[in-house]
Amino acid sequence: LMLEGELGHAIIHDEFALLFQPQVRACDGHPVGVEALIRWQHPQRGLLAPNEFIALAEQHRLIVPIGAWVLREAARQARLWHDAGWPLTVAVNLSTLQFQAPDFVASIQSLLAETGLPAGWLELELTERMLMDDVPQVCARLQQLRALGVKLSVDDFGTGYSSLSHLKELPIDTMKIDRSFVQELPHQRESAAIASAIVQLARGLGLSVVAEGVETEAQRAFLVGQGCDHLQGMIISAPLTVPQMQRWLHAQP
Ligand code: G
Ligand code: G
Ligand code: MN
Ligand code: NA
Repeated sequence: LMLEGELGHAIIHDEFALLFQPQVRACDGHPVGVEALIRWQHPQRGLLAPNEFIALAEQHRLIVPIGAWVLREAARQARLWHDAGWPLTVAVNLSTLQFQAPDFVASIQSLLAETGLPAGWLELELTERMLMDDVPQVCARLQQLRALGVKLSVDDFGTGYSSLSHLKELPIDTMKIDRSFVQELPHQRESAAIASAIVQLARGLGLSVVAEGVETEAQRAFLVGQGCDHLQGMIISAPLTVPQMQRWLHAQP
């Protein structure tokens, strides 16, 4: 397909962009962070979402340079927000190939040095699949990242196949409740039970918990009632460009 060759040129042609979706403290709506979400501004096809090109990028190992671009851009932007008085954590989605690259930890270390971003303001989002792949090796890698001071979160929690005994060994900071559960809150009994159990599990393990895909007031109220720490989703804000994010921040009480 054409797209594959074009993907290889997209970085040098500066066709990728990041959107940032705000995350707020559940109890009072105070902004605490953003998740960086990649888009491809394709010269002919228009704005492409990750589901239209990330799998292809993974197949052709282009996800490694693309992911490096995302990390650099996200860290650079977070640093600018810090300097402007907005201490937001920036969460970045990782692909397996990126996380497994031999020089991944070193690349994060030099990224932090280059951008001057305090390590604690960078959060790396991993999937359950990435965590359970080769647990001793993954654990060692997470400990190296933890030693740098970066935060580690489990994305789409509840949809993968985490072993709880492994999970308890891993140096993780945050769980993100998958939006497939959040969407059915508060009335669908099974999803309510699962969301509530994930919050309790996170609490018990000493982790913070973020609900993603929060769209309605009833979902928000349920999650706040359960003791969920942070919220992300359309009820807070859609993913925003940098100028939109600036306006959104200024509009917060
Ligand atoms: O922004 P959107 O909802 O379309 O994102 C869809 C999916 O793409 C999400 O599951 C997200 O994890 C993934 N995604 C978004 N940005 C990135 C990125 O920079 N790198 C990787 N590997 N995945 C991303
Ligand atoms: O990494 P992850 O797959 O969780 O990425 C979050 C994705 O969810 C992004 O693609 C973003 O556009 C999407 N998203 C953000 N807020 C909402 C929401 O409130 N509802 C739904 N259905 N999707 C959302
Ligand atoms: Mn994510
Ligand atoms: Na997710």
